[in-house]
Amino acid sequence: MSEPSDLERIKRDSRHLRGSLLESLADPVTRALRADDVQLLKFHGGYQQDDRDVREARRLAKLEPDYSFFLRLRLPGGVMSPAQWLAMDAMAQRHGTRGLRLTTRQTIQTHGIEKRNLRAAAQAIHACGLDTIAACGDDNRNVVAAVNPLLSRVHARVFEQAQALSLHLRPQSRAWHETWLGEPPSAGDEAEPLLGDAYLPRKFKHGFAVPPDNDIDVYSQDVGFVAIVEEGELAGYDVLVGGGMGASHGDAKTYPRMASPIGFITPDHVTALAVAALTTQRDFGDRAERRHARFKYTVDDKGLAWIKAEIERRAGFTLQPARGFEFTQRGDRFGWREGEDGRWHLGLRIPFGRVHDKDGVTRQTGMRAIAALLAEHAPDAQIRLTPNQNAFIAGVPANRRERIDALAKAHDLALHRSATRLALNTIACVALPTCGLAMAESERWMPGFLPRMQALLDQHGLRDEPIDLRISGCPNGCSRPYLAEIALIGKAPGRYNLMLGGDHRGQRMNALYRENITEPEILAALDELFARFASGREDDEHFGDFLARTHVVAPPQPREAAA
Ligand code: SRM
Ligand code: SF4
Repeated sequence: MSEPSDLERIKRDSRHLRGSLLESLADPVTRALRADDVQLLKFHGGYQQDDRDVREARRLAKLEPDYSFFLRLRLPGGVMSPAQWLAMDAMAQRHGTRGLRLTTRQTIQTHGIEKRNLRAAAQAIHACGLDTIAACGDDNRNVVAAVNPLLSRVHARVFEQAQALSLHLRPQSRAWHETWLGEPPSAGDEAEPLLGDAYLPRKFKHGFAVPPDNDIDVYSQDVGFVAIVEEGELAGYDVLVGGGMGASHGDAKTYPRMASPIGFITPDHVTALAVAALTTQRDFGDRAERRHARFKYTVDDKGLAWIKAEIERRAGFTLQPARGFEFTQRGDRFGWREGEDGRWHLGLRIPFGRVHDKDGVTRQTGMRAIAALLAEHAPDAQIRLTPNQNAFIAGVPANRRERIDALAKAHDLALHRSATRLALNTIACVALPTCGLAMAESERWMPGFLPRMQALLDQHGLRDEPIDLRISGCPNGCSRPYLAEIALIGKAPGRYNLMLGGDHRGQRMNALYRENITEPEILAALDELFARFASGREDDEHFGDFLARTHVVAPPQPREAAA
């Protein structure tokens, strides 16, 4: 049997995630943490990074890399109060350098925090009732849930279950409170009955969808729950297991995988099911080879039928046959919608999740003004983040709509009124300059690239075609690109793999069309395909479906359709 990876040693020896973090933070000689603590920090929701734009210059000048950190919130279902938004905004202004970054898992990252400010930043987060526990690391990550719990009773119930699950699966260690808040040290021997002393082999992700919206991309989750609604009530969930996006270029043993259905459960079985799946992965996941350590590989190595039986054995019940569901869309619904209780919800497009005042764009100021208005006049309203990097202003009384509209218009937050579908739907991961794994630009490339791609759509009479485009700066797939109709995966600076043929509801993966190509080559390839699509499409046919039907690409079949 292979030796456990070095990270297994670090976790096991860490005294439940404490390591020497306190010493690392107190060391004035460097702006970095000790190597083992860099890994442990992830379990606390933080990442050490360095500014890659200046990395080479600093190396030549024999300077330490320009280290800083991001902190990521644990925010199940993406729900915050207006007061919490204001607190996070103030924290980001004080300690961060790039505003607030809404992520593809419904939460917020603040980049650019210096080591000496990390504790103050974490304390500001805690003071407003939030935390960053297990937002990164080998544990249960932010639980995502269908976007708006104020829309209907079913949405509210599903959100409550997501929130409860997040709490249930959180590490028990008090290391976070000791490290960041200065709580007196406990004996450090508390048990981790669910996660285990070495925590999980790798990150683990749960998500809850409410059809007809697949806004959480349920097929990309390690464990997905799809709400089954009967006569207006939540009957239970179809359960899917083994989804995941990450892959490595040139390593066929790694691959993106769509989650497979294993059956139906009633709402009271959610926690038991999740615990059974998570502990199955805890006990059978690969602890030697981290590239092979996600649940999707355990599912494929053991077989779906084995995994289902093991989950049933641990949970103590048998899953019922899957009930089936239908998704019709997965992008966010922008603009105003009225909820069942007569309150209003405004979906706002936040390009690539970046809420930052920069280059004359004042979205951070605008969101602050909206949050301040709500905090004063409608404190029960919510800011809700979406897995597509956007934000909803939820639960607004009708008499506040006009003022919010005015603020949105004044601060570049009313894009849904003018932008094309391409500009509204595109997702790009963070990539350079902060991401240590980026091979190519992503977020920063989009403001230039999107208008050039839009011009092609315009030329072919496809101006407002709802095509979804996702860009990732490397094959890890943080924008969930393998489920997009068009995806660009970074290969090297200025070079991308062009993947095509996913479907618009996130139910079919795409396939490689051209490898390692430049922007002019990408645009030339798309130009030709848009021309074929414009002349050869069937009524209401989506671009990805057209490419699959006409065999431009052959999207992969799901690995195992059902247990
Ligand atoms: Fe991710 C690693 C950013 C969602 C798959 N991801 C990273 C790191 C932390 C880079 C690193 O390890 O050094 C990136 C930090 C960049 C930066 O500077 O901020 C990073 N991931 C992000 C975010 C911020 C992208 C965004 O633009 O919003 C998303 C934060 C989510 C959150 O709030 O929790 C983000 N990452 C995802 C998703 C999408 C999802 O979860 O719905 C995926 C694909 C789904 C999956 O997990 O399979 C994803 N990230 C990865 C992977 C590949 C894991 C694998 O199975 O191989 C890595 C690399 C790793 O873990 O080794 C990674
Ligand atoms: Fe970084 Fe790659 Fe994730 Fe983009 S996809 S944020 S480049 S790890």
